[in-house]
Amino acid sequence: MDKKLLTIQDISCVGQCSLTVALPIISACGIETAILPGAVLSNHTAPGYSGWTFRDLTDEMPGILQRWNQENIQFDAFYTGYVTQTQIPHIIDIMTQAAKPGALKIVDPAMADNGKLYAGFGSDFPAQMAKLCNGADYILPNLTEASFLLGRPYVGDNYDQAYIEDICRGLVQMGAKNVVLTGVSFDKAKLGAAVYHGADNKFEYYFNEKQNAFFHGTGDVFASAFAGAMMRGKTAIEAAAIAADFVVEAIKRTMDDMTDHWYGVKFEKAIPSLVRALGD
Ligand code: PXL
Repeated sequence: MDKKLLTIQDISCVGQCSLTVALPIISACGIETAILPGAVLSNHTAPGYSGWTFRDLTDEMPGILQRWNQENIQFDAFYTGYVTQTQIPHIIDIMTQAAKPGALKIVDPAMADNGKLYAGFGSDFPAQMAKLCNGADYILPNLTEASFLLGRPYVGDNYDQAYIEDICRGLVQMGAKNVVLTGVSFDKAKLGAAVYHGADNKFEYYFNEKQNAFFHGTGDVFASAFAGAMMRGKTAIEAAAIAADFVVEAIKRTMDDMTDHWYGVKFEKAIPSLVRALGD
């Protein structure tokens, strides 16, 4: 039977992040993707826009779960992204009650970047996000998010391999089974991800040539491609490599023409390369 994934995150109507990237990317991977929007925003909250509207849909969550329970609707996998504090208990219920046995849980603790929490989140949020990470099969933090989850200072670029491995071990001690830490660099010219297999205490790394540009939404593009590739039966390091290559291709295609395009990456143009990387 073909596998079905549920992704839970906001709809930012414009800005190329969250559900407007997750749904097309995971679908392009050939995976049926159900969505649960936690909120509708006019646009993302990252720097560049001067404000945003926010319609919270949390109150819909218990009723939706009740309906799904009545219809016996269950998923093979879950992938959560940008969510709010009040949604977390509902999401935990959904990932428990609407799960097929052994369902895969991928949590991207989307809440921070470049040393700072996103505009909508207070300092008490990371402790709530840690609850969602507890028990997840894979968590996909960047270094800022990992630091907030662990309550450690963000060290910027000042770290070595031992530090990265210590962070990953700390996240597994907090309850995540495996960690894919993004934005890791031990060499100025390279950027990539660390995959830590908690049960085996084993690290794997994948690096690309570093792109000299920063774009919003690349974490969501990475997490979506990772989730899609995992559903296609790839190993975690294969999925991380496919996702990293996809992000690099999307960044390159974005830089081809930056006219009126600062808010995200042109992942659409990189979809053929993602489909090729996944193979038949
Ligand atoms: O890309 C993560 C993200 C998702 N959703 C919203 C955001 C952001 C990042 O800022 O603002 C609403």
